[in-house]
Amino acid sequence: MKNILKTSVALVSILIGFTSCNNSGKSNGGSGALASNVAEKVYVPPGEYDSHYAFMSGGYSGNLTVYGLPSGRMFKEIPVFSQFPTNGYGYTEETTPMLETSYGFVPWDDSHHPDISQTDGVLDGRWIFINGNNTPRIARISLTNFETEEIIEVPNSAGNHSSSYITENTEYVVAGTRFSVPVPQRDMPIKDYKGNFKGALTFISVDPEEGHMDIKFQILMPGFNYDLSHPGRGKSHGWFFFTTYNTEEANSLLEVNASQNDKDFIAAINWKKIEEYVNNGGGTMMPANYAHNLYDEDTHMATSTMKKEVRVVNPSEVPGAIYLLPTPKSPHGVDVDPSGEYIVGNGKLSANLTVHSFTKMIDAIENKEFDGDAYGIPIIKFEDVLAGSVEQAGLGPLHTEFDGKGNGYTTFFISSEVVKWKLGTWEVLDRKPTYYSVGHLTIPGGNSREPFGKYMFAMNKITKDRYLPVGPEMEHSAQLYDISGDKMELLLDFPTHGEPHYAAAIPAEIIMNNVKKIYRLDENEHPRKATNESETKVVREGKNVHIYMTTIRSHFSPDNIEGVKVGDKVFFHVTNLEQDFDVPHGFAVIGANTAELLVMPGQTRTLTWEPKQVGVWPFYCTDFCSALHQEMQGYVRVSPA
Ligand code: CUK
Ligand code: CUA
Repeated sequence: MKNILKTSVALVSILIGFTSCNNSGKSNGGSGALASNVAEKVYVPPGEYDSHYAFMSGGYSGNLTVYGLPSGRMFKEIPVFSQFPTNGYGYTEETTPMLETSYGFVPWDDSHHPDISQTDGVLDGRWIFINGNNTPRIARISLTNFETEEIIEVPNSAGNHSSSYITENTEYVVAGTRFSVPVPQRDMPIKDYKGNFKGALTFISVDPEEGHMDIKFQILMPGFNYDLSHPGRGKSHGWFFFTTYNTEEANSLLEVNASQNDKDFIAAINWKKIEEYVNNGGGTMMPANYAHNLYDEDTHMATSTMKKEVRVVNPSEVPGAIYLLPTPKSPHGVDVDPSGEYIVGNGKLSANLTVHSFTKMIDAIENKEFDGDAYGIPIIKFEDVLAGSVEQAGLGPLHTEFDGKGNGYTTFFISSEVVKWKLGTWEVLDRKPTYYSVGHLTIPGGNSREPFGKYMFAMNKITKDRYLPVGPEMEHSAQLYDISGDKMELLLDFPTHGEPHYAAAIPAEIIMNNVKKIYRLDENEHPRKATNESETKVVREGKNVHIYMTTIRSHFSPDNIEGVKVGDKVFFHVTNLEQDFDVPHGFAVIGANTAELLVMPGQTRTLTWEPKQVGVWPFYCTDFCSALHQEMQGYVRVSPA
């Protein structure tokens, strides 16, 4: 009864947006509560490096931001799904194909979950993957050049939220679908949802050398909402787990419909078994349009290819590959511990944390003890899979990470806290408030087989009084905790950019020595490059005028351009001849209504300009590059058509 009461309070709290009792002042976050040596623990002296990188999703900014830990300093915003006028991403000839989709050019998205590539279950720092939630896509970003190298669209999906988590050798990056939809899409009554809408779970293979993604297969699941996912690891490697809600298959999620079922499911997918089925020719190719966009580092150009079909598998085709694990109460995150044994279901309308056992699940499967198969998929009995539960842990559990020392750390949105608990005994060891209403948390490597521990940071949904007010909306806040001792210790509070949902973090030494500092000019294969000033030229092709231009401290070549007419389309192909670390040049021309260029050393980038007026118009370098930066300028003469 007590639980039921608590749960209803939680539900009401969510529905009315009540955000815990912690946001009523500064009593528990002010510096007075902190130990005196906290400053030392986050202080990175001038000129020294942070010990960890943190990559935070940008949420509605569509991008990925890079921070240092423990300082909380933001180093970079990497454009992924959104146009970025700061450097021309999504505007230049070279990068616009990255944002092509089957819906056309889509220069925005909502990115939630970055995940770093792994080898043998350990973060290897080669790539980071992130999902586009709204127009379903998965991106791969290189962690040598910190650029988006590939984006693949996910067909038959809508609300690509349960992504982009990867298997322990980066065999697959896996995408889900928050919304089930008609597959294939068609005109039909919405009320006929039940039984007709499908949830496509997508397994995208990753080439181990180049990282190139390819959709291997999609599983067409019942019409639930697939919220989050996590790979098995170690003993459960070969399985993937997805949380679901709306297992009622309701077409409207107004309260009455949404929480009828006391338990929803974690769907357990034996992907190895389905992979084997597909490798033997199983599944069906179905028509589906989706874009596959690739950036080539040698040509510095992106290309977009439209794919026409995808392989789909129905659960009934591969008996014994898919099971449903009952899990209370609308589980949000599902997180697998480093050993692969425990599958934590974070029931967001619950006060308890439900933990399933992989071993018990396998036993139940072998004994064929099921609770029926209401959806054509065997449902394992709750008692047969339950490992234990962390009782009265808090209100509204969302996400769990691990420290590799036998402890789980779970965020509770409604009670606005992080709770540390022990795997196996399920006892609560510590709890610390967050400011306020925490979503995800991250421990470096905390969702891999070998967490690096040391730090944990909480990403909070509401900021309110934490910083100087800057109007009705504040940047989101993050809090960094030291988790090396028995108790968590709050170290730092720092603002984040966009809305970070999840972050991936990794010790700096795994990445920093491989980071590219220039692009080699002698390897530049851009079709319109000019690798020395003697190759610069102005070429007219009908109405198109191509200007092969170079930059070097501190001039453009050519810097006086004539022969352009109103009605022409002018392409400034700017090659940066510099071969020194951190010497980009910029390019901007008056009236260009899109973006500027920032051109990295050795790179070629193209800005398109359609002059509307006769005249002599200036262009200049936008990046302060030398004492003669202000001399870095030129003119283009525009004559009548
Ligand atoms: S998340 Cu996407 S709604 Cu809990 Cu992973 Cu924030
Ligand atoms: Cu080049 Cu400023």
